[in-house]
Amino acid sequence: RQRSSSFDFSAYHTLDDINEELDHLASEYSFVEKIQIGESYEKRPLYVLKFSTGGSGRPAIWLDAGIHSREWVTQASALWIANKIASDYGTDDSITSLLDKMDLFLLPVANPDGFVYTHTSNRMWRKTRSKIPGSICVGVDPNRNWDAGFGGPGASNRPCSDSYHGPSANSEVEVKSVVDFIQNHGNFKAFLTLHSYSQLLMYPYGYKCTRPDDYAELESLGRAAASSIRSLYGTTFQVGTICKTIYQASGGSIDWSYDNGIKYSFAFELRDTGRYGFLLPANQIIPAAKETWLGLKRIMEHVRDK
Ligand code: ING
Ligand code: ZN
Repeated sequence: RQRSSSFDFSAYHTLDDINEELDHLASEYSFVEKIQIGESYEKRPLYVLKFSTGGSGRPAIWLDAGIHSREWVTQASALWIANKIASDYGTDDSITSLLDKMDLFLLPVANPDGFVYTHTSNRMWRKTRSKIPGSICVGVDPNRNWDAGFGGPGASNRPCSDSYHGPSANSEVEVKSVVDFIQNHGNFKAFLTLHSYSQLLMYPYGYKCTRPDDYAELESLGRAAASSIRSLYGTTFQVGTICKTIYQASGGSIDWSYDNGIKYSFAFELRDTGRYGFLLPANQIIPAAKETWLGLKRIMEHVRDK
């Protein structure tokens, strides 16, 4: 299908422009709906695109981006991927069969307060923008705030740290809103999250360095997804557990989802490997989104066919 107005997927955008594009996608496609799952600390709406072609209580896939606000290629890729899924339904067999069986929920800006702050004040801001009682420092690392090994190794108890875990698990409303949404839904089969940078595809655990029960299946699916990614431009993604691949990190989202019964829990670290890091040039957004989509699709097909 042709678009009636033009959002430039090859550029970085403000939160307002992104939210406008979510409305546009929802108005353009009958099977796409914009829903609000909560609001941020600074009272910005948390918007999710729901892709559903019918049925009730279908099994579902979760995908979020931008939980760390400075990882701009992730929010941008999420928008490209949303448009790809919407426009390919009905023509691409893989997407069509996926959405004929499962619903997909996509949260493109999981940390909107931080994202606005990266546009207005500090491009390298990672955390939320919540006020910490008794500290002059602001914000909690929202990927140390989930109720999975909370407060353990690889998280900081110092509010000024970029990996500060926060006063308690789910203290950040951005995290709690996703937790409540997923638990109320009750039928998520996959939990996928986009970070940058390092070109990694990781599965649990991060709060401990032992292998998950589903190690063999997750490792082989991860390798298959990495080879789909590589097939497009030769970009290599390392595959493994969080602890082994990057570092021990407690309170992360995919450890929470996995320990709460969502077997297919993966975290992607998109381009690059450090040349530009978080400041990935805009001309790499579409290539990064395209290759990442191939990896995501490989995982989604496996979940669909299980
Ligand atoms: N990396 C992730 C971080 O939160 C990660 C790595 C992923 C840790 C999943 C735990 C769970 O540190 C970046 N770049 O944010
Ligand atoms: Zn991150």
